[in-house]
Amino acid sequence: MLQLPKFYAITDCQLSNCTHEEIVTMLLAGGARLIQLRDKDMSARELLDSARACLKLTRAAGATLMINDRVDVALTAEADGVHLGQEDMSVEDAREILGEEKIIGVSTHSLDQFRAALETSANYIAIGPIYQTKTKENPDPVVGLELIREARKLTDRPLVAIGGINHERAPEVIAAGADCVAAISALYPWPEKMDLMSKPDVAGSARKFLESVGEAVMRKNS
Ligand code: TZP
Ligand code: MG
Repeated sequence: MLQLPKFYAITDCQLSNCTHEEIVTMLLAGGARLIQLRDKDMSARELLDSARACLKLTRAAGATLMINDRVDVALTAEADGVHLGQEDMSVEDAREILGEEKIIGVSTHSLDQFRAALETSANYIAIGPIYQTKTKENPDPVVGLELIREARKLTDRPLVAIGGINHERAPEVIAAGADCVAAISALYPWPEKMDLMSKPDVAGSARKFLESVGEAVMRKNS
């Protein structure tokens, strides 16, 4: 079974005002070792260029780079895997294209969807939104920690929790049974006083997540 890092960082160029490469550089500096390239606006060509550039960085750091939505881009760039939503290609179709070695993750938003994902060869199953989120357009209803607890009873497969998670909430998410917490907006905190040079402290945010998740896992195992 796949051993997932406990923290999953997702890129967002709008929220950070940075390129994917800049974000990945900062995330790696902060210690993130599982990163997803997520961009709903780029063309396939732009995303492929970004994926190739980011893969150079993640490979050098021994980190894993997943591509959101686009199986074609993941295949062509030779990324580590793809993350699929309920409206993307099915896990089994993606598996046929990518092969057994690549990582395929799938998002679920209810117990029924989670049970269906268990019937597939998905290497991890994501559950969310755990809390309210502003990041996703038309988000599914909040599922809360309860869905993690229910899902945990059904499987040992890696569970990723997503949606409204920051480093302060991460410990209760781990305690509820998640193996890994994923985040977007909490990674891009802007300073209160901004000037033209301001950037969100992405490396610092990654460090905070890693620390809080590391402590939560130690508490769970003690
Ligand atoms: N899937 C479920 S919630 C979500 C996705 C992609 C958005 C998570 O973003 P944030 O900013 O960490 O709430
Ligand atoms: Mg998708």
